[in-house]
Amino acid sequence: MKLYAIVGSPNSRKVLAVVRHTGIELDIEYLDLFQGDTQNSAYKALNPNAMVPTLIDGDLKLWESNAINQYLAEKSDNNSLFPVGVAVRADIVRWLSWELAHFNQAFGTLALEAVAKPKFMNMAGDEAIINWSKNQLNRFATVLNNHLRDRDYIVGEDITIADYSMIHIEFFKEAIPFDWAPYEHLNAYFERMRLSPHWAKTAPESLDAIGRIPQSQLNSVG
Ligand SMILES: N[C@@H](CCC(=O)N[C@@H](CS)C(=O)NCC(=O)O)C(=O)O
Repeated sequence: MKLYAIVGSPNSRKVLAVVRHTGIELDIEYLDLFQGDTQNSAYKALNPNAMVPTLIDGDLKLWESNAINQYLAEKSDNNSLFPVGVAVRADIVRWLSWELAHFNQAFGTLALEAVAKPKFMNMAGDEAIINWSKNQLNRFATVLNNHLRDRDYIVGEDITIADYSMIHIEFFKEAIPFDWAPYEHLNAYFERMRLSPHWAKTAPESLDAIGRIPQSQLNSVG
């Protein structure tokens, strides 16, 4: 199996944490975002979205980080990350879906309009969209905060793929103009997960390392 990833990319980190957690053996190739490695036709034949992560296993070309994580958890000997059981799996898939459709959508929209556009794209963010995404994030952060009031993990008593999915924005959480203070349980959860060993190991070594091929890969090629 082979995984294509980008250093520091939240969705790559989601999958890399599962690779580490399960101990599953696969080759990892890091792409250079700034050299357009995701944009060439050879890579787009694997992932037409021109995004990472992408997993290749024989004829299977799998993209979408949550689908990749389900696949890896199932293939590993230790599938505690996606436990067998109709109800528990539905619960995990519920939170994977919610994270993509609501929490991450609100977060990502606010990050794009309020941070990425003015800082990196030389354009002003749309105030109406900024206000809308803040309201949405308030709405969904409240749901997550209440859910985490009496629990350490999203589903059950231990880490599942729902947790690695939920926290994939962790590195950028404080970079957006949003008041997280009212969300005590959510904040404690993000801090706990930030320090969890398999997740922590996927963090970029520095801001400069984000999006670039790591030295270890360059050394192994050269
Ligand atoms: N829904 C996709 C999102 C993938 C995604 O947004 N990947 C980002 C990196 S975190 C990317 O490749 N961005 C490059 C681009 O948009 O050109 C997933 O979960 O895998």
